[in-house]
Amino acid sequence: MKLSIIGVPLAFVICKLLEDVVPLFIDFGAVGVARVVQARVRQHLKLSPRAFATLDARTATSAELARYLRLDGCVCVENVFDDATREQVLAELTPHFETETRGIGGDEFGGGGANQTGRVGSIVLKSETSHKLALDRLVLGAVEDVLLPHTKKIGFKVMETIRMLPGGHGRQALHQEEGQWPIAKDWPVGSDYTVDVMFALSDFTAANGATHVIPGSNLWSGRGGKVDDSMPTIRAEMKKGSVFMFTGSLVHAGGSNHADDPRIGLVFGYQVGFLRPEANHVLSVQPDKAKDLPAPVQELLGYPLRYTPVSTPSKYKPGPGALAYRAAGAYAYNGAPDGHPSRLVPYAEFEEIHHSF
Ligand SMILES: O=C(O)CCC(=O)C(=O)O
Repeated sequence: MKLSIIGVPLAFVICKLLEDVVPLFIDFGAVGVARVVQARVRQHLKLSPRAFATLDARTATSAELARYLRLDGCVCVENVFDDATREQVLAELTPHFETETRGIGGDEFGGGGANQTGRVGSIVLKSETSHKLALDRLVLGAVEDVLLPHTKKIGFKVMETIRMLPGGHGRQALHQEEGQWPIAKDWPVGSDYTVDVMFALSDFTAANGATHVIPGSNLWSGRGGKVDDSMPTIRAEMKKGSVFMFTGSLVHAGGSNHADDPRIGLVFGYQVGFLRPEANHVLSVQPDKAKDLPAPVQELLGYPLRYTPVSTPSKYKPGPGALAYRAAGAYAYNGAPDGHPSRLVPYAEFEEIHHSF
């Protein structure tokens, strides 16, 4: 009897740990097992997090970045984009900062309260130069490496600027991006269904609000639950032109700006195609505008029949008429030509109706 009182919960704990450890053992051997054990010791003893890796885009490979994403939940990459690109993106977006959304939800989380954060969405429509960032081969290759094992299509999760202005004194609550979907708690440890990429349009410093992060928290137990907001963090400081990539399981929080300079980040988040995206991109970038965007951007917005990895351009071959088909689907959504608003018009039929599309 006594044996079963101790034995049953112990067996449960061991099975759960094995379930979490085996996939990492298969992919990374003893390193994978050690990382899960370390992460959980740090979690339960509330120890300071391990440091994250910083790589140089001129020498790093997508596979290397993906390895860090899976083991640490994050990685910083320097020299991803040059000053000319950064200035061009800023020049295209600056007029939109005047009407940016402040304080979604009115609290520190959304940038209201004392947090002083503004956001601008529909980025691919507002900045042509941003397409280069969204489709960066090194970065997107790593995103694909993490996400494509789980899905045939990936898409944008979110695309927005996060401009943190001086004068803030409230930090966001610690959270995991994947916590937005209820599947988080059942998703295997060491793999992810979202990856966010913060492109630094300005320097990110601890003083101006660099993101609070807990490398290794992607391997914690209790994924998708409420995160203890008192856990120790480190800051994702980086130079302009760098990116900070993090998986949906990484515990993090936007900081607050008590310096004199604004912290300006551009986030492209990516997710598996079968989940409803965090933002509704086919509403914010409607078909009449989407049709003029590059095909891979259309695909990431959610117009695709399928997704072809864009990190390998030689393999990127959208079929003839793919754009028209995508537009057909979207057109039907807004009101089909035959008056059935919710019917998806097959390609052939659509071509017959709209030869000149
Ligand atoms: O701005 C940041 O550093 C992080 C923002 C964030 O995590 C969020 O808004 O969900």
